[in-house]
Amino acid sequence: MTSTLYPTRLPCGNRVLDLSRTHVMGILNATPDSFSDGGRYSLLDNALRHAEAMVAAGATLIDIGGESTRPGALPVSVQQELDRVAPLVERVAQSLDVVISVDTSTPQVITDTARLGAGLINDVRSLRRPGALEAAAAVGLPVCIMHMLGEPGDMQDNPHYQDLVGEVSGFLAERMQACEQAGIPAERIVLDPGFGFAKTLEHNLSLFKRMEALHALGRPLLVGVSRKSMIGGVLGRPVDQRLFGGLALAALAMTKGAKILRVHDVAETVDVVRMITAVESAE
Ligand code: YH5
Repeated sequence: MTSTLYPTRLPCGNRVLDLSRTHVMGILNATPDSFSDGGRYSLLDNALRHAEAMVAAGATLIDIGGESTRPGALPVSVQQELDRVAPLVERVAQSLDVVISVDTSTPQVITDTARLGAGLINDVRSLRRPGALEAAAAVGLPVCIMHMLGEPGDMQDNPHYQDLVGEVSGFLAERMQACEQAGIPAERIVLDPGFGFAKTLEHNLSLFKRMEALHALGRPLLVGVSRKSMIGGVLGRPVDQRLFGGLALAALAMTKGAKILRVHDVAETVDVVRMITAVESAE
């Protein structure tokens, strides 16, 4: 059984996460391409039904994002991002018993979604946009900060490291310090190695193998590898055939002490978590 160096209670707005357990975070994309079904239901209805299904399958967090971080994706305006994310946050908060994580780098989105019921701010840019640290500090919610070099648009242009784990760890330590200076105490921080962000396949595999080194930072780890190219790279499979590879990585991340698994395939991942928990809880 892995022990933790931090308090296991993480208050997330009106809910509390018990970090002595491993949690499954379901991914809910609020980008227009994600929920087209020929117009029988509105985009909002489809997204809500998807959220409902993920909660029924055992997700204790839902990560709602309105910006695509794919290299080459078009930038979204603040208003566009708000229009995509805010109604979903509001409706999920009203209807489901789940912590709402908002995948955003935008100060206005942080502020507005917190008011609508968000419980966690998940920023792949680690609150480096002007005003983001201040907005996150003001709303008082926990934040997930993630390792990435550069911006999503250029992050895969020949990423290079002398000491991969040392640099990822150093980056996260520096962002933790920036958070604390802005009034976000360490107790409110979740850390993420940032798989697939500014990393080659070899970087991703090596960082995954050595993930435990990040426990030295003293905060819970979130891992997001679901359907990502590191699975495709090893198995030679397209994105719709990466489930089993992703489940292998979810199991491995959990046994390496990750506390939040960010995934598309919630039901399958929850079975993995329950099975590992049963064995680890045995006499
Ligand atoms: C993450 O790791 N990732 S968005 C490419 C894929 C599949 C999935 C081609 N937001 C993370 O999910 N937030 C994203 O296959 C995240 N950690 C945190 N905290 C990218 C994504 C994806 C990209």
